[in-house]
Amino acid sequence: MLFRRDREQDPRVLKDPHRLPPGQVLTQKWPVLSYGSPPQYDMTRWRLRLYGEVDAPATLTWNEVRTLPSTTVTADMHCVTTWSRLDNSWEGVAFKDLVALVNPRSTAQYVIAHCDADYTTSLPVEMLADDDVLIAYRHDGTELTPDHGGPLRLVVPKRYAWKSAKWLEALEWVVHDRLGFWERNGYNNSADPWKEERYW
Ligand SMILES: Nc1nc2c(c(=O)[nH]1)N[C@H]1C(S)=C(S)[C@@H](COP(=O)(O)O)O[C@H]1N2
Ligand SMILES: [Mo]
Repeated sequence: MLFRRDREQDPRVLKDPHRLPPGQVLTQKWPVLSYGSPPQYDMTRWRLRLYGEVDAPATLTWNEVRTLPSTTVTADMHCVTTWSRLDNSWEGVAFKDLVALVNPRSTAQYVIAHCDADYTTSLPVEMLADDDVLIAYRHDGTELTPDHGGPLRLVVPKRYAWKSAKWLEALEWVVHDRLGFWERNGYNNSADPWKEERYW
């Protein structure tokens, strides 16, 4: 069985069998998984909007995003369709730094990520407070390609990858959660790979 051999052969999983969540298979390649095709942006007009239940809403140009202090996170990626890719190096802006910038109100409980073509996903603010959450513009040392969410995507390593929204255009802090694109279409809203929270 290829599946078992894969698990057993990779030294990272050999060392730590729990590294791979239940039901996942390792891939060395990086599959593209998108609903629809990548947008073509004019980067002089591109903006990242940070708004909602925050004291200091902001609209950032591409230059401003790239001028914010950058951070690099090495993290695994788990797609609900069962592939996992280990040790992705993501470079971008730590989510914590965005929080410091806009100062969310205590009433804000969730963040809605708004993307091209009305793709959205949402996460509780506590989950986004993790050190490994960022908005990323580079992957494994090169600029994020359009297929993989370039120019900018959200990265939330501890959740199934549909929460890592590609072509990010806005982050909205809200009081009440609103189900995202996949979450309305059968995916679990919590999306914890270790608990196999795949569908509802
Ligand atoms: N905007 C947007 N973001 C998205 C998706 C999408 O269809 N649209 N697909 C999600 C899913 S299901 C996965 S597995 C990952 C895949 O990222 P990749 O194509 O870079 O591997 O992106 C997620 N982010
Ligand atoms: Mo996915």
